[in-house]
Amino acid sequence: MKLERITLRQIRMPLVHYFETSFGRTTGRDIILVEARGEGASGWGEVTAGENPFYNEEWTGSAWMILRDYVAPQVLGRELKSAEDVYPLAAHIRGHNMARGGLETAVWDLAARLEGAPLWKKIGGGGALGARREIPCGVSIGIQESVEQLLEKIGRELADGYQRIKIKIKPGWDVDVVRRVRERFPAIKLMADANSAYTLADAEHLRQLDDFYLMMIEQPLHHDDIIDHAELQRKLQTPICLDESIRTAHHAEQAVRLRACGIINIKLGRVAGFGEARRVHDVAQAAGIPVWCGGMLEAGVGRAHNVALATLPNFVLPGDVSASQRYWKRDIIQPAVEITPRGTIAIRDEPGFGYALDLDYIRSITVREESLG
Ligand code: OSB
Ligand code: MG
Repeated sequence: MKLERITLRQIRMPLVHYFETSFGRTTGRDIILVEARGEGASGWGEVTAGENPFYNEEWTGSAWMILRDYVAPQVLGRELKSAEDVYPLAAHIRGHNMARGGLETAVWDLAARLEGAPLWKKIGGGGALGARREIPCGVSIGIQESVEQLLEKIGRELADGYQRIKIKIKPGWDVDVVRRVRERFPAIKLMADANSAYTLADAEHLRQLDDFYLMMIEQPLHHDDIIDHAELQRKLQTPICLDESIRTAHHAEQAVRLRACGIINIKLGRVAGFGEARRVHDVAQAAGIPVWCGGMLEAGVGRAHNVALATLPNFVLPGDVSASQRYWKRDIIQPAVEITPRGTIAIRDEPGFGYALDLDYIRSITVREESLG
């Protein structure tokens, strides 16, 4: 397989509702789509970087430059034996995993399409017995104006069938909020995500969350820390789930060795694509650590890639992959990603990521485009 052309497109999409985390509020997305063209077919990937370097060091602007100047030139015109070759070709670039992942996932999609195989099958998914037909889904609910508003939102998501609720927390919006959610919904699968808003000095404060039998607390401490998380985990009953801190399989090994977490959230962009996502998955599985698929407010391409990833066998917990309509009035794929009444997303058997691209819509929201090769 040889890539003849790589096209980058930046699309601008307003969110149906703003999304607020401990690091800030997002009202609309600027997303880079990567089209990898070769052997007469195209594969598509989505860069999951945010609009600002606040979740990690990347943002839409940096990802564009890294893809154009460093990642694409490594891969263009080279004979690739498999999509696995992309990760090592770009591994000398320090960081910028989301930029690298945008192209890596596009090449996986292309490879699957050239074979006429669904992407989930191509990456070795389909559950432990190859028989998984749907993935379990939860939702991530941002910081709200009031607890009443949060309770109302949770009620609506549960009515739609979602299997677990994740709420965002930060200092000043944590223990009391979780308490009120628990009072109203005593039996739901509930968890909290801090996006690195605390330090070890808050350990006693965070210990109060143990009263609410949360499934896990996600990334409470520094975005690239493992050691402090290990110390905090010794003080908490609630399992810690690492998100930001796990950027490579090596980080996952270190977290296992230090017992820094009980659960890992895997995001394709954060680990630079399917190759490393699978290696993180395998490290966790060997250590008896369950994983789930995180989200980055993806448009349809990234969302469909997440669905494929979440069919790997150790994805045993409901993730943050949810219906398109929670974020978009109109998605860039057809049909949109939909949820079943059981709170699952069904796996599709079409070649590649399994959905059709709405190219007319993509064209109409493209604000920047560049073809390489
Ligand atoms: O930490 O999981 C996170 C969104 C943007 C940045 C970071 C995170 C999130 C989410 C949203 O929680 C998950 C989704 O896409 O639904
Ligand atoms: Mg998170």
